[in-house]
Amino acid sequence: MPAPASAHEDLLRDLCRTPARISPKYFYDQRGCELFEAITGLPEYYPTRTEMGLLEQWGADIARSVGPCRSLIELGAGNCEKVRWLLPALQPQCFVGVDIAGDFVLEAVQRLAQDFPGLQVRAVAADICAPVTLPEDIASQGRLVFYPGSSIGNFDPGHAMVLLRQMHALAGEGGGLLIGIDLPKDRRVLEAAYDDAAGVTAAFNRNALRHVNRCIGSDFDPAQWAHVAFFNPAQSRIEMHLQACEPLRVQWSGGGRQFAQGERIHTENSYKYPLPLFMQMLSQAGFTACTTWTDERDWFAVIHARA
Ligand code: AVI
Repeated sequence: MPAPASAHEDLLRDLCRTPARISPKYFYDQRGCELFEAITGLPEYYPTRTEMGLLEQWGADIARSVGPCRSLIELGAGNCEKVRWLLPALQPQCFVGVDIAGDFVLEAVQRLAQDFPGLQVRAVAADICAPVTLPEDIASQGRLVFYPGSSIGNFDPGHAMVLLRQMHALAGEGGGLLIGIDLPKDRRVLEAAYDDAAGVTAAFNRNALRHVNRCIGSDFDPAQWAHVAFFNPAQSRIEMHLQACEPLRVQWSGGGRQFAQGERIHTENSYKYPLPLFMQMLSQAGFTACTTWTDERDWFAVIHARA
């Protein structure tokens, strides 16, 4: 499907920059969602497993901290697997899955409704970068916004602050936020998680080129691009890039550009925030009284913050 006009312009502008970039949102077409699901099960990719372990172990504690919860709103809900660990403890009346991949999240909430009889479910197809509009029948009281997976780390800190403020507004008075963040750790652990031995993350990275081809009619050949992932300690982030294996000319409708051998397209950042810094960000976004759960290695944190 071609991209809407403004997305099309953004993509072309980003591709014509030096260095070029592609927004990580282009990872998540149908194939990309499947590849990401495969990543979450890889031995090297610890975040999903560690976060699920925390939700499973501390579910009752989290429910006590949250208190009565009428609606649980998951941002970037994807396959809605993580929320399964929370539903028995939180017992919300309604679950709202919000995701840019509308069909994918619709199927996922339908599966949830089958597995949790009595739970009302809604799917909202939306890019969470813009303020999210919920269906009208979602009560403004008793909302818990759930943003797991350390996805906040995929935004630059300034943008992350904007999103945290939007989440504060979405939760509303008396509501809260339950968020997962990946913490800084040994760079070998981090780099293996983003460059796995089976090459699934490499396939995920290259798949963005196929998605871009469909959006702007370009002729990127994914086989001509190498996956590059490394930890940038100055910025406390993993960076992912695609690197041209040879000199390349890429065409798209109405234009194109030359890439030198070794030239990179920056596709993703994944920030690893130290806990005290992230607490400061939550407080600047208007949240108060945070409770935190971390695993025994201090690799990942789940935080409940009151709006
Ligand atoms: C979705 N997000 C939190 C993932 C991450 O770890 O930054 C995306 C990802 N990129 C490569 N592997 C996983």
